[in-house]
Amino acid sequence: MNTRTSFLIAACALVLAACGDKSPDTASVATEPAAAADAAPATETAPAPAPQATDTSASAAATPGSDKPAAVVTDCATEIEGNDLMQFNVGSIAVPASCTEFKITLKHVGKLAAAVMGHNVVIAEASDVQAVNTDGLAAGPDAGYVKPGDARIVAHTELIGGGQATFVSFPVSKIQGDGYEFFCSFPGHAALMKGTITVGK
Ligand SMILES: [Cu+2]
Repeated sequence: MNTRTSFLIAACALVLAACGDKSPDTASVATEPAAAADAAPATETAPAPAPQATDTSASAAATPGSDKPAAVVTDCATEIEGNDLMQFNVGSIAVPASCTEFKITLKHVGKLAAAVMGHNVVIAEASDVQAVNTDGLAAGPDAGYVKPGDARIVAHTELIGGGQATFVSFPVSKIQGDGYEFFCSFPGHAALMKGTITVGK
């Protein structure tokens, strides 16, 4: 009886929530799963909020690179790879808080030239990435698709082609907070070649 009561409460809550949307149809639809849920109480109420939670994490998972492994960090340095398929091999870089300087080595493991499949690593606040990228595009290939003197950029490597490697070192103190990303500013690449860079606690 207790479970049924809690279902009624849950159903009422759903009705109230749906009524808030001024949609009687949605309200009756919303109550049905709960009413039919005699068999599986605890789980049945969960699906209702679940879609929202999934949506939220889906847009957070728009955080690019989240499907890729974290970079291996050793001695305040890491090495990441870019390939001919417009991909980095890692989706995130966790910088140890004990580091004052951090070094990122970029290896282009593909064969294509920098002019057609160039890669670099640019670090900026996520909220600046699009603008930094747009200005990099305007700066053009001779500038390595990085606007000279762009103060929004924490650090960046040069643009390299297949078989090449490069690196950049930067003060860890330049990363203030969790909202930073690394990306490739070659035109169109940031859509796939992007990940998060955070400083550990
Ligand atoms: Cu690239």
